[in-house]
Amino acid sequence: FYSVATTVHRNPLFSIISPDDISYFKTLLGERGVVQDALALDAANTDWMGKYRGSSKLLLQPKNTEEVSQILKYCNSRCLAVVPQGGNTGLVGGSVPVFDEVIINVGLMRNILSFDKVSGVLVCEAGCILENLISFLDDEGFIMPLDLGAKGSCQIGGNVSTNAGGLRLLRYGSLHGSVLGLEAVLANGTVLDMLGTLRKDNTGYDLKHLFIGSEGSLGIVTKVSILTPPKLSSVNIAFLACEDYTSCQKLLLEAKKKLGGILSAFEFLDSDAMSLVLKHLDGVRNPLPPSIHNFYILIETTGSNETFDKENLEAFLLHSVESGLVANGVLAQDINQASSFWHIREGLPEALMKAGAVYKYDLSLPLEKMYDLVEEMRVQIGPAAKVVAYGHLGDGNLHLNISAPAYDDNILAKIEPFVYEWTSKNRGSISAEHGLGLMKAAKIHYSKSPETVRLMIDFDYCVFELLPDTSCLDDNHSIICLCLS
Ligand code: FAD
Ligand code: 2HG
Ligand code: ZN
Repeated sequence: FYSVATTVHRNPLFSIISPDDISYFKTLLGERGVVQDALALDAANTDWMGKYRGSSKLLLQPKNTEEVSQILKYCNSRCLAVVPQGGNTGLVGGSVPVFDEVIINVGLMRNILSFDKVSGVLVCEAGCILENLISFLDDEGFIMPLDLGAKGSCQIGGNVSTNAGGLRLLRYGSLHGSVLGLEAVLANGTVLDMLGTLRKDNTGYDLKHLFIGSEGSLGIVTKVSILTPPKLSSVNIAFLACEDYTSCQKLLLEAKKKLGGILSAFEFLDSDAMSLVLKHLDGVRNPLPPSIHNFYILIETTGSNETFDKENLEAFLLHSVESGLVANGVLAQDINQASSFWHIREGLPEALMKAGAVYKYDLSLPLEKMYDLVEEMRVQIGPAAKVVAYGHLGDGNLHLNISAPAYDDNILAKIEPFVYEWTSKNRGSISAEHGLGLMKAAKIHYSKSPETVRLMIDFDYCVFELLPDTSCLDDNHSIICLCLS
């Protein structure tokens, strides 16, 4: 395993689980809700990348909000640290315990509570798997405003808690826009009913926004109400190649101008990313003729006029080729081809896992600077590792991945703090969409001023009232040791 922050120490004020605790939880949740099985615990202690690993002895699976509330109230009174876990697909080490925290997973809370076809508002429990919500809505003629490669496992509660971005943000905006309400349970067991379904509600602070993207540090999300758009009949996908990064940027601007309202995704990968997918994912082939291009762009349009939308995208492609912005391109002819294009882009995290050890950086950067970092990183690292770049270009979000045969502190020393300093200097964000987790909690100052960090810490204490002093802060004053973990 990757060497996690050695500066983080277990806070001795947190208790160790006792047999009495187990008895209490069994009475509350029944045998099914109290998991102590070694295999199940091993999976829950290990993150998706197999990079971060905790040593929890207990996984709790509540079936309703009241049980979540009772669990937290009890843990608070016993000073037992807890970590909320959803689908455990997070990429920053936030979903697994750092030490022996009790893992609380709301995966059994997976009911759809209501769906209003007129407003498009879906209300569901936080443990619903994103893909299940997508298929439920598909049957109703609607879509989720959120889609990501981890949809088969991630839970809507986890999505909200990480403010996941994904592949449709360009079109439907962030969850701060589409989540209309939440129910959450604070660490002392208080249930906060913020489960509104209204588009407009300016009565006081809109507290749900603090929970969106707070990574479980403020409480456990138990219910979500979300605004979903109707499914539109015409979806078209193009896979293009550009020879240089400047052309990619110009193409984005052109796409916004010419495809405007129907543009629903603008994703990119560089040639190293493409080679990686071709090498490690079965059955994937480059849809473009065999010559290697420097950049690949996936463009998706979603609209309601099949003939017009297709012609529009075809004309855009033709014009982009004629003007020299695009070296080559192909339009998906059917749904299978469309999903094979998406598979190239969505399969990248998996391909990287198969390639060996990976250092992941999820950055927001000014578009014109974005690829400079990739090139500088290549010079910085040399031949010891491969620098692979892809991401949500339409959102200014770069996924910079450094792939190496094995984790190696010499490689890490070349990457960090260089990558964070570079991002900070260019006023970017060190966490565009994945969150801070264990990986970046202590790096928050690269993106946020000392005053804002202080306020976040004070706020956290104010909400939790868990421990009366600041002794549960670690040496770095990082927020990972705060209360819920
Ligand atoms: P987990 O990983 O279990 O937890 C994530 C964080 O949320 C943790 O801090 C956890 O404590 C907290 N948490 C979980 N559930 C709750 C809850 N109910 N209440 C309070 N806190 C909770 N992310 C993107 O933003 N965009 C992408 O395009 C994207 N693509 C991905 C593709 C792949 C293949 C993979 C593996 C990951 C991807 N991710 C992406 C990252 C990840 O899937 C998202 O962060 C997702 O939202 C996490 O949801 P989860 O249910 O798995 O949460
Ligand atoms: C994606 O967009 C995810 O595919 C994962 O956010 C990014 O693998 C990554 O670095
Ligand atoms: Zn992403």
